[in-house]
Amino acid sequence: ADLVSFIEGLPKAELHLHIEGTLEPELLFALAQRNRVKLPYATVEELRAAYAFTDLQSFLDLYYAGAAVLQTEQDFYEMTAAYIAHCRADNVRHVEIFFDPQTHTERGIDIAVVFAGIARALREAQNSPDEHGFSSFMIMSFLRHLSEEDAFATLEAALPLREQYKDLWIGIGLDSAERGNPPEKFAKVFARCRELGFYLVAHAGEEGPPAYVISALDVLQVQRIDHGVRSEEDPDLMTRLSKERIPLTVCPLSNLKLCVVDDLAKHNLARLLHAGLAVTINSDDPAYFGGYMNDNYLAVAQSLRLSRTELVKLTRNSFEASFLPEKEKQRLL
Ligand code: ES4
Ligand code: ZN
Repeated sequence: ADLVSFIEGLPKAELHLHIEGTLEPELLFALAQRNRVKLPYATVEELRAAYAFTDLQSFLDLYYAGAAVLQTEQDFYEMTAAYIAHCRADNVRHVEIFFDPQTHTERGIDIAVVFAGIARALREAQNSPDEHGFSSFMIMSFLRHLSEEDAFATLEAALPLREQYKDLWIGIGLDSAERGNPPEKFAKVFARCRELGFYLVAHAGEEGPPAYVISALDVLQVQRIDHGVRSEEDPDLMTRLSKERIPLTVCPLSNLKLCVVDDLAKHNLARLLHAGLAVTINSDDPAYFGGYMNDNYLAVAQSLRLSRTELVKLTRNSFEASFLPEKEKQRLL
């Protein structure tokens, strides 16, 4: 089979996906119209043309502005349902999606609306009969450019919903502007989330230094590192990540679009894999970065000349690194 069909045929798990980053310009425009939100762009083409980023912050500015069209439970439902359709097309069997309540509560949207819309789409997908089933979890993420107090307030607002969403909401994440916002800033709130029994992850080592990966592990005590590509600058950290099989959720097209690398052929994903790290491939914010899961797999397979054995290894890593119960993992592996 050719490379494209080989990649299509591999069952995968996606572990690094911001649901707000799946909002395609077409749906963004439709929601803006429905909710009477004014956009500074006249057409879908004009908006898409603005997706030329120089770094993480230049992307975040547009991403937060775009999220302002999300107002009702139905809006969150439609966005999530559209993403699930891409999962089905890409043979993605399990997803653990990030959502950023603070992006919405700051605009006066009730946190219950955010949970309800996303969860309705995920449960519908879980219950709709297909050949092999589809499972999903939700990871509520704190925005690191805001204060720890703000994160605590978000946690307090969300906790009354925990029982209602206990089948889905299993983890806590940390995202947004990394530089100048080290993991330590969220030590107390992550300690609380740990006591509460949540799985923990954090973005670290995307734009930030290897020291942020180390403090995400030692201070926040996360089970996975989101991105983590700059870990390669610290040989001791590399040894630790390999020995402890701490997963990195790497996002190749994101790294290219945000200028973390200037050429996919120079991406360190293959080196990280060969060093024995539990590397996975993910799409991050596919509507903004030019591709969903299979686009990411294909891009690195070609740019880094990955073998089929390596591609299989990456998909197996994605199930291994997931928060699925052990027997579910075994079934999917
Ligand atoms: C993000 Cl690529 C990336 N990094 C940090 N925070 C984010 N939120 C959405 N995408
Ligand atoms: Zn991300």
